[in-house]
Amino acid sequence: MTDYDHLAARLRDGGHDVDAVEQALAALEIETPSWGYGDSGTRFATFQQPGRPRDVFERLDDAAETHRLTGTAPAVALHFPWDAVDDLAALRGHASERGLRIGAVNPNLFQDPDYKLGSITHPDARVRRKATDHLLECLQIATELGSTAQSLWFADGTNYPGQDDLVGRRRRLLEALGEVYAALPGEQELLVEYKLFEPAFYATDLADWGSALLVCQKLGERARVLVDLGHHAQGTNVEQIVALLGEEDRLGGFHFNNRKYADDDLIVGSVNPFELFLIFCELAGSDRPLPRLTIDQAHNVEAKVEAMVLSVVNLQEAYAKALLVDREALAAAQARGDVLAGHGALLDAYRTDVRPLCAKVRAGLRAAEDPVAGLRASGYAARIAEERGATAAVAGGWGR
Ligand code: RM4
Ligand code: MN
Ligand code: MN
Repeated sequence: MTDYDHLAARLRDGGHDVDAVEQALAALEIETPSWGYGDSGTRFATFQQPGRPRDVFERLDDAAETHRLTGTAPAVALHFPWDAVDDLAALRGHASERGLRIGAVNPNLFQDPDYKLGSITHPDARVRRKATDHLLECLQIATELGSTAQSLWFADGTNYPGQDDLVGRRRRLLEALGEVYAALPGEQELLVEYKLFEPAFYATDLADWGSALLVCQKLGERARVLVDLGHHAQGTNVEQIVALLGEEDRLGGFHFNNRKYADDDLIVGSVNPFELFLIFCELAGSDRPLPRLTIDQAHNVEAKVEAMVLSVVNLQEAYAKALLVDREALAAAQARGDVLAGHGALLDAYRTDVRPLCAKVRAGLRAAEDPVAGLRASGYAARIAEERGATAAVAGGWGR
């Protein structure tokens, strides 16, 4: 008997519909981020790796390798202007030739020197205009790429009390986003991401899910909140935020990553796999379709493509475990107030070794049973290192 047969038999004995679980798992779709394949660093140094993609076309090639191995990563989120090209049709064609589509478009409003004091909240109307125009330009870019979402994160905030007027900044933010929302093409949605701190250290303009939700409610129903796992205070119950936003029908999606201290952007599920499982329990237990699931990570010292492949595998396993929660037993325990039986229903699913199940589903998708081993055996990393060559080290930030 194989490991899979053993597991499937045990799950069936426990009353699980294994076919339904496998179908749900096979339908999982993760967007990987173009910026997660390029070099990134801390503010101290960026260590460039051999084989780093030299442009967005090569970033898509790496994303295609992730999808080939996992079967679950058919979309790639892009960041502009990092991924800007003259010929957007060629970029779209490059993606579809590799079995990929373009995921969310992420406007970049945090690197231009004009944005030192903010972008759409900047005290100077000229800078706000420039920032809003970039957002409007990204609507057009998304249309040409066949993308259906704008994923907005603003580095806007202040470093010192008194630096700017908190209410004034809020009004400017709403004015700019109102203009963008009014121009939003029908097939696109607006995802509004929040972050507690960094780069601003006193007051971030969209610091938490409540501030983001209020904005979305003012804008309209195609504006929803995006939850980045690294953007909360320590100890925040992220799965509860997920539950509440879901109930309001305002959960737009995720930026998956993991952290120990701040916005560390480590591999999702690497530090706190139980939290990831609990988030997927909220998603799997809801009758709504899964929201947009995107990885947002910065691989500073680890092998890039392998890091992304492992991230997708971790997401598959977290979702598989969440699909194995015995919902009837859970509801019954909760109804009779049996605290530890309810908790036990979650633990039982969490402790299941779902790797044989995930391997079977991946095989069915013509992906690798063991994606990380498959990547290592393929020689892909050595091949791109050879083709793309090495480049010099740079200090700090993103090295593209
Ligand atoms: C931010 C935030 C954004 C991401 C940038 C690179 O902390 O997570 O989503 O685009 O980093
Ligand atoms: Mn993010
Ligand atoms: Mn972040």
